[in-house]
Amino acid sequence: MDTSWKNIDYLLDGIKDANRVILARAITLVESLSKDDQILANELLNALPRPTSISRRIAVSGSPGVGKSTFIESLGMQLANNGEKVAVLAIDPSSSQSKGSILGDKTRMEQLSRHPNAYIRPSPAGETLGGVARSTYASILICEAAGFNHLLIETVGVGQSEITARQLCDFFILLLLPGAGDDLQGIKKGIMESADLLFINKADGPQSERALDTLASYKQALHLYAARLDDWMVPVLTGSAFENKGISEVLQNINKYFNGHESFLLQRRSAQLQYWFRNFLEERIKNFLMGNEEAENVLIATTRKLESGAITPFEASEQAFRSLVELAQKNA
Ligand SMILES: Nc1nc2c(ncn2[C@@H]2O[C@H](COP(=O)(O)OP(=O)(O)OP(=O)(O)O)[C@@H](O)[C@H]2O)c(=O)[nH]1
Ligand SMILES: [Mg+2]
Repeated sequence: MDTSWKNIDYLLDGIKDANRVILARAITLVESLSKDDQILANELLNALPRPTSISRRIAVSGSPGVGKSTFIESLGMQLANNGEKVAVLAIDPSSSQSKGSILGDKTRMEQLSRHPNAYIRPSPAGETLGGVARSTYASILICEAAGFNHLLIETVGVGQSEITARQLCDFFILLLLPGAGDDLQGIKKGIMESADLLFINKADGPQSERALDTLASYKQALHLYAARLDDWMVPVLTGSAFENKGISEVLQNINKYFNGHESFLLQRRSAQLQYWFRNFLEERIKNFLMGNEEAENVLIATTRKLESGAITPFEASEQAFRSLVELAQKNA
């Protein structure tokens, strides 16, 4: 296998030129689970040039089939036609179940993928969510270093992946379907609360009218939540990603949000840095414990003592912790 491309200078030069082939290789590197690759990946991420302006990281979430990919293509085309540089990434922890990637066969974003201002990265399949989050974050940094100033992140709005998306973006869009407003479509309160904009998609053909009812119920539901920003009422819009209806309004709202809340956005980014630092550290500690034979032996020996009745679980956890710290110091 040709590994000559695993070279920092080569990758950095390619990223600075926004060379699509080299971008893809750099992202492959940060997605790799191999230890050597990860060392090189960290080196690369550290050496990336800092972007000259602050990008816009926008997540698009919603149930499977709600139209996330279609919406991203429509929004992405408007941005790209306006001269913005658009990169599309995905957080897709379910890809191993659905045997395909979120940006896979169903919607290829054909138009956007051909646009010279756009870059679309298919999501890595079959990784753990932790791995996907880590590599998506790294991919964001790589794309920003390559000059992409709009990062559109597709994510299925379930459980942990939604929290991950929240921690990776500045602006969170939740897509909904017309007609199911009464029971709020089983959308958890948490997701509604964390959305910066709601878009009721597929408001076309016979669904148009129902979408208006849905709009009213969501607007009402949102009143129950406290606003996170004093001057940001979460907009509820309807439209059709398929027919490019309502997408300009979404864009207007995005502009309004980003142009009015600079210090809030910087605070949010700073909190995210801390979140990811702690998250990666926890992961590192867990991997050390799981993948290390000596650490495993410490746990086995302590378990024996515990089983023999020599110590209580309280004392066992304390003893094991001390031994693990010693081990970590030895191996550091
Ligand atoms: N009528 C109508 N159909 C739409 C609209 N947006 C998307 N669709 C259709 O809905 C289906 C799913 O669209 P996708 O964009 O793949 O949805 P998704 O949310 O990305 O789906 P997953 O990635 O599988 O979760 C496709 O057949 C689209 O053509 C819309 O605004 N109106
Ligand atoms: Mg999709």
